[in-house]
This record gives sequence, structure tokens and C-alpha cells, in this order.
Amino acid sequence: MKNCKGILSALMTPFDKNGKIDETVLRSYIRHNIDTMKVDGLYVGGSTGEALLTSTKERIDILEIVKDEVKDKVSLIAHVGSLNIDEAITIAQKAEELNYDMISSVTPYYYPFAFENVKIYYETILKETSKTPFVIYFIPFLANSKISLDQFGELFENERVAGIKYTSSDLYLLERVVKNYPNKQLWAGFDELLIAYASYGLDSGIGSTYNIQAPFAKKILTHVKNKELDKALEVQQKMNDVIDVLLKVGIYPALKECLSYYDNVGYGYCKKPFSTITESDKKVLREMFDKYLSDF
Ligand code: MN9
Repeated sequence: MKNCKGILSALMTPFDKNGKIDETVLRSYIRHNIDTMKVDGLYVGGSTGEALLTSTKERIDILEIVKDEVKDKVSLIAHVGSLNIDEAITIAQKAEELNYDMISSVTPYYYPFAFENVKIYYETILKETSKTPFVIYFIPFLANSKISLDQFGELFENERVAGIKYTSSDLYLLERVVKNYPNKQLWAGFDELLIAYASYGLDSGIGSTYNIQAPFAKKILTHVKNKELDKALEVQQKMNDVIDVLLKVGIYPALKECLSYYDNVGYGYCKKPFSTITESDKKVLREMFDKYLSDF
């Protein structure tokens, strides 16, 4: 069982034009992340993987393909979250059977759930699995979740909860969690804030843009650790120039377009209703790629 530290890519799911998973391209994404980006691990089936747009069977197929391609080369976290708790349990049990290093779930979303409901959701998934460490996926801007410091403490009472994938710009709460729960692991969730998370002591991050710029992220972690903040900031600024363009174009289609610029990586589409890339956006992405990323 690996500790899942370092830089993990939130793995993308390539679809063909009809919205079916393209296994060949998926395998090329995985190898690209391991061989070229040199990531420490993959977060599979999260927001970036468009998992909430796919069927239970497709989510399980992805977990199987990823495990088959990765074997034990890097650490693997399976995101199992779903508003349908039975689906979340089915996927979590499958991930455990496949020996994923950790399982993770977003807080229950869409309905304005109280903390009590969030707790029931996580406790149920934990009870229905037996051994795999668990990562809370905290992303309040999409999932509308509010969890306080004390409430994180309550969730941490279950020893299987390893920590939080923290995708929030509330750095005050982040610092309090780090200070109060030193035994829990935190993963930086916003790539554009990596330097800030790292200066609060985080040594790990999970992000979508690491599919194309993990070497930058690794440099930031190293510079902050060595107290070279000016150097870290220089790299973060490059990373954010890249992120600006990705966000303007539409992050997931833009990332898939950029991935296709690598020789050994195939072309993946996003699932509807995500859109395809226009010719003028392709030009903007190519320019950005040549300026910042073509050396990796
Ligand atoms: O996995 C990603 N979150 C989402 C984390 O896509 C919702 C991030 O890596 C962001 O895509 C990235 C850009 O905002 O930080």
C-alpha cells in the first residue's frame, strides 16, 4: 500500500466521437503521465475524469484499465463519489478488490446537505469497504459543501480517513487543519495555488493540469521545501500562464487537445455537454504549448 504522496495527475478520460471510452488513448494518457510527466500517482475517476458524466460500468472499466496499465508503478487513488450512494459503494468495493492504494469521494452534492448527512454518506462507504485508506474530496465551489475545522476532526475520528484532497481557496481553514491534525495527509487541489498550499506545509498535490505540467509542480514543491520562494514563484507564474489559457478555452477539452501534441498520445474527446475545440482555440493552445510545455 503506497502513501500517495507527491504529484498526482487527475487522470482524464478520453472518449471517442460517440461518447464511448477510447481504451487505446486512455492507455496512452497513463503511459504519458508515468513516462514523460514522471508523476508519483494518478487520481482516477474524479471531476477531471468526467466520472460524474459516465455510467457505473464505464467507471469500473476505467478502474480496471488503469490498474492493468499501471500495475504497481505509481500510486493510485480511485474516486468513487456519486450522489447515488449504492453506485459509490459498488465502485469503492471494486477499487478495493483491484488493490487501489486509496479510495476517495467528493462530499455529497447538488442538495444542500447538512454535515450530519455528509457524515452518514462517508460512514456508509467506509462501512461497506474493509481496509483501503480513504480521502475526503473537499471542493466547495462545485459541491456546495461547508465543512468546519471541528467537523473535519469528527470525520478524522475514523482511522481509515487518511486526509483531504483540498480544493478550496480558503487558506485560513487549510492552515488550521494542518496545525490541528498533523497526522492527516493533505493534497493541494488547485494547481494555480500550489505555492500557497506548499508554504503551509503540504507536500502533495492532485491536479488536472499536471497531465501536461507535472514537472513544474514538482519544481514548486522542491523550491518551497528548500525555502527558495522566489524560484518557486517564478515557476508558479509560468504554471498560471498555462492555466489562464486552459481555463479560457475550457479546461478539459483544452487539456485533451494539448495532450495530443505529444507524439505517443492519442486524441480524446470530452463527453457531451462539454464542447469540442474551435480552430482558433487550437491556435491559441498550440502557441501556449510551444512557449511553455514543449520541453517536457
Ligand atoms: O483535480 C482540478 N479540479 C477540477 C483538481 O478540475 C474541478 C484542478 O486541478 C483544476 O482543474 C485546476 C484548474 O482550476 O486547478
